[in-house]
Amino acid sequence: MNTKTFRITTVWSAFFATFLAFSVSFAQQAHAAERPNVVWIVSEDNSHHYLRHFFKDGAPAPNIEAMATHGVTFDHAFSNAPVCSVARSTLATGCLGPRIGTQFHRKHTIATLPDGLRMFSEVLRDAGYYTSNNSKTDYNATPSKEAWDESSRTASWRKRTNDDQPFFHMESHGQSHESSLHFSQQVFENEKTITDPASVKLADYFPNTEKFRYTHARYHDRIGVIDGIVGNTIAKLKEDGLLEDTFVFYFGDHGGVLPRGKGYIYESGLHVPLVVRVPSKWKHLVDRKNGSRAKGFVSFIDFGPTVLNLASVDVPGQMDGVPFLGAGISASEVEARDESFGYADRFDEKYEFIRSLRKGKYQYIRYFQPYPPGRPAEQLPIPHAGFHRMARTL
Ligand SMILES: [Ca+2]
Repeated sequence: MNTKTFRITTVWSAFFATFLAFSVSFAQQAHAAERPNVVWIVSEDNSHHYLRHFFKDGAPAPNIEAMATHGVTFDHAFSNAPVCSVARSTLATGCLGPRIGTQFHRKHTIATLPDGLRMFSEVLRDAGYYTSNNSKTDYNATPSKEAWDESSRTASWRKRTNDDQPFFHMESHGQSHESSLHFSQQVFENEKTITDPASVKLADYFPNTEKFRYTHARYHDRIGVIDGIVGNTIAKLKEDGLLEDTFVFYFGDHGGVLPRGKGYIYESGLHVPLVVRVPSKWKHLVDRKNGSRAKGFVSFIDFGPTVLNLASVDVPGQMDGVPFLGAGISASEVEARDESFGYADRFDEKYEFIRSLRKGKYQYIRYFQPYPPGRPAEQLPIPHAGFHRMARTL
């Protein structure tokens, strides 16, 4: 090949490469524009027991209740773990924590994800989605740099440069975090709660004291704050003309936050509120009527796969979860699901080694640790049995 021929060949090769890249990019964008957006609004540390929509003695949450009239309420939604980083690692990966080493809160070493396993937001990005996270990560595995277009306190779908690009946006809100109940004696004596402490219905295992009633009422007030945030995000989507093109999920990141909740593998630690607002344009992807209540069991391993399925993206085989919404998912099949797994290992200074299986109306809990937390085995009054089993009606 002489110099001139080489130059012409090179120019044409570059032209075709550019044309091909443009065509592929255009095809991706065009295809991507025909997919729904998804927004996750996540509140910290509240089990379903704190919302009237799920539990008769819970707090009112009119914005979340309004979402439900335009979508589906899941009465049996579970975090697989009762604490932040473990729950969020499960959400991000669609995998059971003990299988990939992300079950410790907190960890000495960040886990490395198994070869080929990627966080689902990265899989979405590859498929043409804009992905934003505002802003909590708290993963127990190292995320790839490709997991988010932006993860920050100002991340928003509004920052994408192409309005036709579909997006997945996740926002986490700490206003209901356990720290919201760390009040001083002065606050207790001088700040009235909106919720009347006398009106709070206490579970049998809670102390019926003035301070505890105040604490409980204060938490109902925090649910009101979360509800306002949910309303604001819905309003923003509406303002942007995107509401009827966007699935909106509201859920708690695990149970909490009064005693026997956060950190504990009981219903009060795992059972979370979940409402999905279904946009009119994509109603055909959901085999349910607006305002319906799903009874089938769904858990955090399923949430990422569900978003992928709504986006028409194949769920990677390494994920443990399965979709509960989207094309090919029938309501009757989801209603037949009646199992959810849970795990509680280290939670800060509290070390445990517990697994749970919720099966229908029963929960089975197995303690693999042969002594109570914080108490050496040699101090036990009787030889330990190795594990303790419990099953109870819920
Ligand atoms: Ca949390």
